Amino acid sequence: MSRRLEEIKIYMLGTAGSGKTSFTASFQGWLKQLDLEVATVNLDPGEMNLPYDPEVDIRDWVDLYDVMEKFKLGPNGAQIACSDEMALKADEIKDAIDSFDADIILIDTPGQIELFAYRETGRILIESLGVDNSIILFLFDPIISKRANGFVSLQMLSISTQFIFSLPQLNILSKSDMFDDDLLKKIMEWYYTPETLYNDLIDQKGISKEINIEVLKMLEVIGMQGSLIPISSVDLNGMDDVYNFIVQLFKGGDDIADY
Ligand SMILES: Nc1nc2c(ncn2[C@@H]2O[C@H](COP(=O)(O)OP(=O)(O)O)[C@@H](O)[C@H]2O)c(=O)[nH]1
Ligand SMILES: [Mg+2]
Repeated sequence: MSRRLEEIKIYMLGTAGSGKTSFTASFQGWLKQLDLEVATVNLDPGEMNLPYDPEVDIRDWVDLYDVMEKFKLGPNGAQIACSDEMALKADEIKDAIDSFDADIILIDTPGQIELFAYRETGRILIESLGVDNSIILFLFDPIISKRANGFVSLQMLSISTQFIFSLPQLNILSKSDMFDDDLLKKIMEWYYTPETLYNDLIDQKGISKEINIEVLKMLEVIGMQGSLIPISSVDLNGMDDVYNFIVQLFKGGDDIADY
């Protein structure tokens, strides 16, 4: 006997190019194999090559290229104008999303994280859709993660989105197929055993040792929340780990597909 619970909303966040859109597409495909109803939402008004067919698409209301032409703006100014316009459309976007009867809604946010997280747009949209049953997946870009100070910067960015949204958040190491085993092992060690990160940061030349120590102390006090899960949208590695984490969080481990 099937019983549909309130849908789970999953927001993909991360720096530009971290893999949010690719993950949305591949995770949807993976979840559909479990016979789950999955709807996708594209919130990037400038996206040109979506690898999935969104049920709800911000471009139906706000299109980057129309805004550039209409207001004679460059791409950066137009992105900001689109982001503010998106906030004004929150109720309409919510109605469009509510019209789909889904188990899981994957929400792919704009390329540049600051447009969604640091302007009002993200908060307004998330509150409009309802904070219950919502989780942020924060994607760590491998190119940035492979250097110790880049990795620490992403840790701070991840903490800042937790600070802004106060939602459950899971950290994801994106594009894990691009790592060799040694680098992957080293990054996981940085995350779970901060002493190793400390040593690699101190070894770097040209960076103030004092700042490094203070930043690491701050990370230690705040503490990285939860796990870092490596995933790949190419070989689908880690999709099951992300799914199991979400099931555990919202359903106490009962498989969503069983409801
Ligand atoms: N090798 C590899 N490349 C990926 C993966 N996910 C995304 N990419 C590539 O990374 C680039 C940026 O990905 P995209 O999903 O558009 O990032 P977004 O800006 O965060 O939405 C694209 O060229 C993707 O093909 C992955 O898991 N493995
Ligand atoms: Mg994208």
